[in-house]
Amino acid sequence: MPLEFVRDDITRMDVDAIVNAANRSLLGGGGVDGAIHRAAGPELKEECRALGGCETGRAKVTRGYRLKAKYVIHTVGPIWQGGGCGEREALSACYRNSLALAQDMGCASVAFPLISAGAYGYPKAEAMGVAVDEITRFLQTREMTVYLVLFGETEFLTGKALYRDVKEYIDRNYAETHIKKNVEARRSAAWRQGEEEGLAIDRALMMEATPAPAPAASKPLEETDWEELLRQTDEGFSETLLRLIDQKGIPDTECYKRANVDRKLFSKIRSNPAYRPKKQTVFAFAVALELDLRETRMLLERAGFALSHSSRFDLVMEYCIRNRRYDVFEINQILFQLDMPLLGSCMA
Ligand code: AR6
Repeated sequence: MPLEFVRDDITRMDVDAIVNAANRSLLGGGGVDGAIHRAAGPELKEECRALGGCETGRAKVTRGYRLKAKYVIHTVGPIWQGGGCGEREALSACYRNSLALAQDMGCASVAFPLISAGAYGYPKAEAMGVAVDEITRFLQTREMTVYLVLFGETEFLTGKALYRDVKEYIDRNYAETHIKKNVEARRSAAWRQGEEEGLAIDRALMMEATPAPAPAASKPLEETDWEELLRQTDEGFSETLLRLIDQKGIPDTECYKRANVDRKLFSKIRSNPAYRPKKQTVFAFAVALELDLRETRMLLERAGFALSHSSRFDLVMEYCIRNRRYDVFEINQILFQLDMPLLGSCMA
């Protein structure tokens, strides 16, 4: 997928370039800088010495030596001083300049650590926000795979309202599903005890578990289209998706970028009517097309999936779609924090 969050040691990444959160001397230090120098070997320091240091916000490139990565892009993040000293702009510049350098070097893949979020003290959630903003802006007009490598970063979103709301939604609905399952289990047990007795208990349980009938909803505008779509039972995921893209009037490029899906995979989906997507890919397109819950269920159905309250992943997606949170990268931060699969996809 074009932007992917991974939990790993950046020195192990098999990419064209890794980015180093260096200091102005470029001669090595602690944290990720130290780890990269140790893994690359002493030749890296030799080459760095010849570079003559680097200004905050700028980036310089060296070879990767013993690393899997061909290049190391060294950038110097700002030291956090409370946020009022241009830290955000300097951090944004680190990502912009590193990505521009990666592009100049012809890199197809690049991995970033969370620059400034360690010894330099930038608050992690904000540092992550800057990273995601700059990388996604860059990817809007370029094709590259960018990894944001989060090393030992746990609970970096706890302060965010959306994260707390999603967690609360999961807790409430996941629990409710299990209560309902319990009722079902008790009902079957009652039936096994004896039909008469079972019937009585069953009636009581039904009263307990049956939700009040929903008031007749007014027909949403797009309902007719969907019913028509469902009638065409042989239409698969790919055809349905393409039809939806046309209906919504979103250009293809914008659609796959908003879905965090790479161009190659999108072309494959386009050309293969029998394409079987992963559930995350279906959700990614649901988000890109800003589908409502009903439309999302239909699209999932086309790919052979259902939206279930027994799945915590589905509950996250249900919450985001219900509340019209259609930013795939914002959703992915939450999914990542919850150790769930991320939205989007690319050709393997
Ligand atoms: N892989 C991925 N991420 C890592 C790794 C790793 N192996 N090790 C640490 N991190 P920091 P800064 C994460 O302190 O804040 C150095 O001494 C870490 O958890 O490495 O920009 C330089 O020489 C954190 O989220 O860099 C400078 O003097 C992120 O990388 C100074 O630190 C950045 O933490 C730069 O400070």
